[in-house]
Amino acid sequence: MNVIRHTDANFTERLQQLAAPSSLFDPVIEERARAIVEDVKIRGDAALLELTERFDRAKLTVEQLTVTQAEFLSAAFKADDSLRAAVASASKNIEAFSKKALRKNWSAKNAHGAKVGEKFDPFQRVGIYIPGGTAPLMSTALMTITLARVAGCKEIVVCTPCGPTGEINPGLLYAARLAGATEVYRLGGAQAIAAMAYGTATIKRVQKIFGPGNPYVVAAKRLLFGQVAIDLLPGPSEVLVLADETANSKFATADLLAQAEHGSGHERVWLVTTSGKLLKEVEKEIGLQLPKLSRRDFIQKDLEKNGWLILVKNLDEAIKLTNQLAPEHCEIMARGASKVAEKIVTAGAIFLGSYSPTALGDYVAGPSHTLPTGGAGASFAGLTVDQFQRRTSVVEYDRTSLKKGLTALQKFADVEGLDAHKRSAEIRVEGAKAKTKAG
Ligand code: HSO
Ligand code: ZN
Repeated sequence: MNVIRHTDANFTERLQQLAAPSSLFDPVIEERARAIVEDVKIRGDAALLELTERFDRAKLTVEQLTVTQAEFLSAAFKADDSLRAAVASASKNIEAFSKKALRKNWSAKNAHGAKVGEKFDPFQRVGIYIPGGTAPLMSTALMTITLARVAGCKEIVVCTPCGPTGEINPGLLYAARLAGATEVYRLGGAQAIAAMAYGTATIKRVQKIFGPGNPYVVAAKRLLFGQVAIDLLPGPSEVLVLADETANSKFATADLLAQAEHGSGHERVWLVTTSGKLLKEVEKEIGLQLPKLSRRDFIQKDLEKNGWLILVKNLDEAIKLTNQLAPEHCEIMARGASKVAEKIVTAGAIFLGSYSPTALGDYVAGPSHTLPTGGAGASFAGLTVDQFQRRTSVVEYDRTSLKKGLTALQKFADVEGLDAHKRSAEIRVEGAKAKTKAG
C-alpha cells in the first residue's frame, strides 16, 4: 500500500499525479480491438468462431454460440434454494429501484399556450455484455438485464464468454434468464460487441449496447459508438473511503480489500482520511485481514500498484481530493456523513455510514453496480433504467398558439436567412383554416 501524508515534501505533486484521469485510450489495445471489429464486420459468424477459439480456447460450432432452452432449464435446475433466495432478494431491490427511476411521459403548455412534452419508449432490442474473467459476475447480469426488462425492452440479448469446453457458469445463466434475458450467446471480448453492433447471421444487431468489460470490450464500445448507442465505459472497480477519526478501521480496511480483489490488475482503492491514527490502524489491519482472503495474491499485487492511504489536513481537503479522483464508489465514514455527501459530486455511488459496505451496492441494495470508473465520474453517471428508454419530444400547436409564436419565429428566420422556414408558419395563419385540429 502506498502512503501519502500532507506533511510530505512533494505532497501536492503526488496528489496531482494521482488525480490525473487514467487514460482509457491505449493505442495498442485500440488497434487490436479495431482489427477484431473489422473482422467481425466482414466475416460475421466465421470470425466469431475463430476468435472464440483463439481467445477463449473454445472450439464451437455456429449452433453452439446460442445458449439453448435446455441449457437454461438445466441451469435453473442446478440453482439451489439459497441461490434462488439470494437472486430473489437482490432482484426485488433492483426492480423496485428501477421502477422509481423510470421516466414517464409528460406534457405541459408552453408560453404560447401550445402543448409540448416528452414520451419514452423502450429500445426494442438491446445488447448486454456480461464479463467472464476470474469471477462469474452473476450480479452483473441482474444489475443490467433487470433494468432492460423494467424499461420494457422486448428483446434482451446477452453475450458472455464461455470456458474452454463452452461452459457458462450456471448461476450466471440462471440469473440472466430470471432477470429477463431473451437470448444468450457464448461470446466474449471485442468480438461480442462487434457482433451486437453490426449483426451476424446468428446474432441480429441491437440498438444499444450496455455493460462492463475488459479493456478490449471498452475499446470496441468506443469504436462502435455511433454505429450503435452505448451506455458508458465502466472499467476496473474502485473504492474511496473518506474517513475521519470516528471511522472503524476494520470496516474501512475490509472495504478496500474487497474492491481490490476483482483481479483485473487495475482496481484502484484509496483511503482519504483526516486522522493519522486511523491511517496507521488501517495499515496494520491490512496485514491482519489480507492473509486470510482467498484472492490475497490478486489483492496484494493490486495494492502495491493501485492502493493508496492518504492523510489530508482537513475534511475540506478530503472532499476536494475525492471530487478530483471521481471514484466509482465513495464510502463516507465520518461525522456528518450526509452533509459531506452533499459535497461529493463526481462519485458513481455514495455509501454512507459504518454499515454500508460497497459490497451491498455490488450485490443487493438496488442501484445498478454498473458505474463510471477511471475518473469518468466527472462526466458520466451510473447505469439507470432510463438509459433503456428512448426519449422523443412532442409538440402540438393550434392556430391561436401558432399566432403567439409567429413574431419570434419570423425574427429567427430573418436572422438566419431561411425564408422557407418563415413561410411554413405564415402560410398557416394567412389562408384558410386547416381542415381538422390536428391536420
Ligand atoms: N464492484 C464491481 C461489481 C461487482 N462486485 C460484481 C462484485 N461482483 C463494480 O462495481
Ligand atoms: Zn465489487
